[in-house]
Amino acid sequence: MIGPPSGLTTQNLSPEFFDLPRIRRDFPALSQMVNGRPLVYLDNAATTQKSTAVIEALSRYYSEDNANVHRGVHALSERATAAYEGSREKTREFLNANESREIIFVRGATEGINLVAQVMGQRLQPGDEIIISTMEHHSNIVPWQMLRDTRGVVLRVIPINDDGELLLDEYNKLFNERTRLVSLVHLSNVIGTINPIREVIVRAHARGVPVLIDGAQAVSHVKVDVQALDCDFYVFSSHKLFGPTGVGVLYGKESLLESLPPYQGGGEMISSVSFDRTVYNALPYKFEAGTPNIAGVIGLGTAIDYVTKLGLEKIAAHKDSLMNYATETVGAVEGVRIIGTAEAKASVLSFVMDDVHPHDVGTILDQDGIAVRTGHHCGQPLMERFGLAATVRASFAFYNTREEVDRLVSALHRVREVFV
Ligand code: C6P
Repeated sequence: MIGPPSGLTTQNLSPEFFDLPRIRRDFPALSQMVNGRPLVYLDNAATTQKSTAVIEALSRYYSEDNANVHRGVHALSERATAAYEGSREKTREFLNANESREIIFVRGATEGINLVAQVMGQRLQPGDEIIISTMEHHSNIVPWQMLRDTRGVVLRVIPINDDGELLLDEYNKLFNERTRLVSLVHLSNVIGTINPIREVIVRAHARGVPVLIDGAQAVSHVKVDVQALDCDFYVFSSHKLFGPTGVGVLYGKESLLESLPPYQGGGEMISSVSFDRTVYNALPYKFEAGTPNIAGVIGLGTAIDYVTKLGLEKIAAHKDSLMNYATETVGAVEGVRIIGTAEAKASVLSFVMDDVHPHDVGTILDQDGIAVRTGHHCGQPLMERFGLAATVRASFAFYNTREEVDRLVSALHRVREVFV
């Protein structure tokens, strides 16, 4: 069973600290009817809903401050730049990075990983090795496979046990003198496993190997402190943290980012250009070619404010309590088998139902106004490890309630009536 990480439970969260009805009112999309029923949004691992504060931050930028950043001396450009750079500082604080120049804005977790793969890849030789794991999202598999195809890089994969936990003894055996990077997911989007990333990083560093952590699902659940973790890179997407789509963050240690070549060429990433020679800009701009997603970055800053004010410890306690309840009640529905039973698990409940295709489960749930994801969740190698093609996935955010879990369970009973 999943225990609260901080000793907090929903029972001891006083309503003024975690007032669910008030929190839900902050997210306008949650109060709609879908197929005649109040929406139950349990697809938060795919993307989270946006607060009015985030929506208004986007609208305010476009209606009052719309200008390019770092390029003008006029008032609008200065306001836009201040808000954009303000979000970088909020992100630095959120991750507890040492310097704001270690925060690179990208399009999402996917682009963050691709950026590292592309720029590190330029230095890799045939036979150099990268370690990933069985439970990676495709975005932490394919960029490395592309390096395999273009540069002859070798991929090593950490296996997992039947509960969906990394086999750390096997991990040790994957290192050799050609290992150049470990790239690992923090919290699995398919089975919810929280990986022991601190331990993974310590073991890699003992062998002089840097580590990239894919925090796409983790940032909305655990407090991430990149200095305490001592990770070399950390990536996440704004839209999974209640912020806008099209924005993500790559944290990188300053010394590493300094040593790497730029990603894309263009405006902003240069300090001077002539036809003979271009001098690249300082961090973080060296990795931010072109006009960025200014509104999106500002919206991310607002989302970080929201989550920080609510408190990640309290968010985790509430979600752990919901997960325990959902694991018990969904798991008790006849014919349901939960996939992924790691001891350290959060936010994501994947399951299959005897004799019913996950897609059919999802369709019946949608008729009841319940949004879940069905399919392989961009984790096909993990699905293969469990001998499955697809699962149903319910994923929780801080605005979800026990009543919504009850709605899910009743709908699953209806699925059985229809199909079995
Ligand atoms: N997972 C899901 O439904 P982007 O698409 O760049 O914002 O995030 C990619 C990504 C990377 N790593 C993990 C662990 C993820 O979960 C995701 C996105 C979504 O599970 C969409 S496929």
